[in-house]
Amino acid sequence: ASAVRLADYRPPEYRIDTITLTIALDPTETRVSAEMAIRRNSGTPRNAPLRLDGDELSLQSVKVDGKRLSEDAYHATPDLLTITAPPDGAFTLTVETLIDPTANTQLMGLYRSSGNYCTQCEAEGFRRITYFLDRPDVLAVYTTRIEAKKDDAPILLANGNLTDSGDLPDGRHYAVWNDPFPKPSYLFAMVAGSLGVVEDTFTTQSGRKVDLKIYVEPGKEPRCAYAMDALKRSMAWDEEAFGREYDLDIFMIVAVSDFNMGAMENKGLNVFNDRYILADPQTATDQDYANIEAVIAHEYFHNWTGNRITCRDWFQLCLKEGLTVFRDQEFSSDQRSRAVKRISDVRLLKSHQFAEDAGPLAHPVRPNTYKEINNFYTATVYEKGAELIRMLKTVLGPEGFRAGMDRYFERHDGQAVTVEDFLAAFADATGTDLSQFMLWYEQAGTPALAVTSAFDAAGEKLTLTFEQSCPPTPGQPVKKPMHIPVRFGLVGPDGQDLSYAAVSGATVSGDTIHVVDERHKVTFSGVKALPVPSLLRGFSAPVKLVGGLTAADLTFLAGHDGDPFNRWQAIQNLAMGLLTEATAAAHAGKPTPTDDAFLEAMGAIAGDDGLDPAFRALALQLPGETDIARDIGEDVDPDAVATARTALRAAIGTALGDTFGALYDGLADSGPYSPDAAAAGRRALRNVALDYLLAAGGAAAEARTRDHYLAADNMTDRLAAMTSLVNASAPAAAEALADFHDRFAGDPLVIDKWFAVQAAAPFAETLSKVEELTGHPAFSWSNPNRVRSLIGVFATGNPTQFNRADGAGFEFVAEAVLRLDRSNPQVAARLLSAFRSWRALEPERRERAEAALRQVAATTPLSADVQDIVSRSLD
Ligand code: HT7
Ligand code: ZN
Repeated sequence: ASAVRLADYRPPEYRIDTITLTIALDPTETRVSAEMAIRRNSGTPRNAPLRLDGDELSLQSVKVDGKRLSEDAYHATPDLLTITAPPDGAFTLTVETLIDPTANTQLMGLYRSSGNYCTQCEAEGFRRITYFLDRPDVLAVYTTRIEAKKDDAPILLANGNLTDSGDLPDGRHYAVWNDPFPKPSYLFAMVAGSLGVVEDTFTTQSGRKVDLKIYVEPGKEPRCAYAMDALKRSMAWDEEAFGREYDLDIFMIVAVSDFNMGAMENKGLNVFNDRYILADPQTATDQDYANIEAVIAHEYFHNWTGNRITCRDWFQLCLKEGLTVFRDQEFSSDQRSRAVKRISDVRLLKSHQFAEDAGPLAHPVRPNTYKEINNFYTATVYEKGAELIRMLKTVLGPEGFRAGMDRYFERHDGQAVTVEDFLAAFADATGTDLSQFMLWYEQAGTPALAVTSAFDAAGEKLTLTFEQSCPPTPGQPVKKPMHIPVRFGLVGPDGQDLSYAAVSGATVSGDTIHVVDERHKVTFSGVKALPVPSLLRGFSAPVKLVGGLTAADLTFLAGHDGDPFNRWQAIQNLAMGLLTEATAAAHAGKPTPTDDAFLEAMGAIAGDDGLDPAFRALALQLPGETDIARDIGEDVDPDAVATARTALRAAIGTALGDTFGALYDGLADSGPYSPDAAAAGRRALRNVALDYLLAAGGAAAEARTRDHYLAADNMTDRLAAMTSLVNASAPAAAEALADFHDRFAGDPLVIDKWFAVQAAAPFAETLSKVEELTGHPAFSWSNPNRVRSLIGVFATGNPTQFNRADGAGFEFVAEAVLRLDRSNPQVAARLLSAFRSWRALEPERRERAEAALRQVAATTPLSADVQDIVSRSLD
């Protein structure tokens, strides 16, 4: 596939103002008639050919203003319909296509899931339904008439409001939906089938009553209560936090079991992967509940950031995704603990986005070229994109940020816009020059911010010197300095932030140092005592902060920093220092060191009942193996990393056994299960304590974990205990796995957890176990959730076994990619990106990873999706 470039953007030559779709559903021969009101755009020459996108379409007929076109007046292939010389004035084009939903294994366009019909059109799936100007800057009003056999599909849904429905001859029926809001084709959706429904209502701040409906597989209605509650809270929050009200009479969500991603924000008709809807205490973990809340909110918030104001082209994807992730993160922070949410989000950012930015798939938040847009739904666009919005808020302050958002909504409602338009709204509303800020969207890579500090006790002066740099990334060898907002405090000996009399040398506003130059010095005067600088509080910029603090400083901050995020970060930094040292020792076959001061710091957190249990649970968790590998950066030996981490966990478990025992006993929850954040935090801390006790070893800990598994009255505890037993290779692991399987056989989303635990087990036998599990009756290569739980978790959640020294892990995943590529290229390409850090491995593994990638690259045919990832990975 040839590359698409941002610089080549041209407005569409034609506009489509309305489209009336008639979809006569049939499992293998669905007939789609599309009647479109089309006009030439200003600047387009008269009678310029009209080129409509298609993908695997079979054209049945084409009419202009009701008259069938002669064959020389158009040209059709499955991928393109060209009307050679359309009328000069406005005209109606009617196109009839035939499609086969059952044969659609890509899950893009119209497909079948569990016998129902559903659609997925983002990014370029609408062209698999009918020929169209399938680009986000063509906004049309959609009317959708669906016809189907009543027995097969009693429920018929599309975007907007229901305007008509009724019976047809031969046991068929129809429904007509109209969406008055002009929208791009990627937001089109229709669903049909046998579905159960849960109903509720929401009254908006202006007093309009909105019907809320969640459709699921019949029988699963009781598992939708939390999703409905999360939806109502999201609707209220968007009114409160952003002044945004819902705009249609009805908001519908449909849960499907075959879905490429998490969910989709189609106007008025969100389609969800059922794992982000269905929950009850027996089958969903606390993390599942939190994810459901976040994804429901995310898709709902898209109604304004994405739907009412959409993207001009796919390069602007972060305009809707980064902004909407920021909005859902803020929502969850307000519903739960802000500090805990921030720590969880930054953990995710570092493990996914920093890893992406450090490898061959690095790209700017707003890319300037792509070959396959589906490969740009990345951690960089979503998670780093959200960080840029957070920084914008830090730079402008909460009022300036809200003023900019208000200006953006006022100015661009109903339009398809760019990142420049977005920033201009903030610049205009606040009178701020954001031209340097724009670099965050254009430059890939994670900037490093090196800091040194010097204290002049006699002169009561503290000088901080910052130096920023950004490593080369594909196509971008040299970077310009960026505007890095560093939130800070100067922590005095008593743990309180010290005041200062004056500041010189750099812009400091409130609690933020604005680093804008490559080398940046700031001097605080009137500083009465030697402080420990607490920098980048709340992770105020997505950078790597380097240096400046000793282990003693970090230990001090871990115990005293007033910013909970930086308390957590200080412990992580201490642990990372120890773990990288221990990894080098393990690689050299030497004993791994421990450190009493670190163990004491962990003990202080574990034993501090004044701290939020959820915070303690996070603070007690060591950096993951992949994070340690990224910190090491080159010649990584994943076995040595695992040895070092396992040894440190055992040392912590042994040293703090009494504390963890007391925590475990003290946190026993006697009341009925509730998914609220406080209760979830207590469970998280108790399960961390249990895991450390097991890491220390001994029959008593094993028996306790086994009992924990058996006594669990909720999935969080049951899964935590089973995972601990499996990872510790405890004798009770097999019994727990067998019990879990039997208890939840027939519930695919729970069996996914059973697959995942086994796929992540850090043992040499795991690969053959995973191979064997691909033959399990509950596994299916055609269901993305199953593939992600078994193969995806093996590739991304099992560093020692995916990166086996003999290369068998790489070969297995490469073969799985090739197999999946024949049916679902999007899922295949995403799995292949598990190789993104291959160049950081030690030479033997690096060679084997490269061989596996080359084997994929040499295969024909390959989808554009996999071709794109493999060629960038090898570049
Ligand atoms: N906007 C949605 C993205 C999405 C998607 C993209 C490509 C292929 C399938 C897809 N399913 C959903 C999801 C979101 O970010 O809200
Ligand atoms: Zn989104």
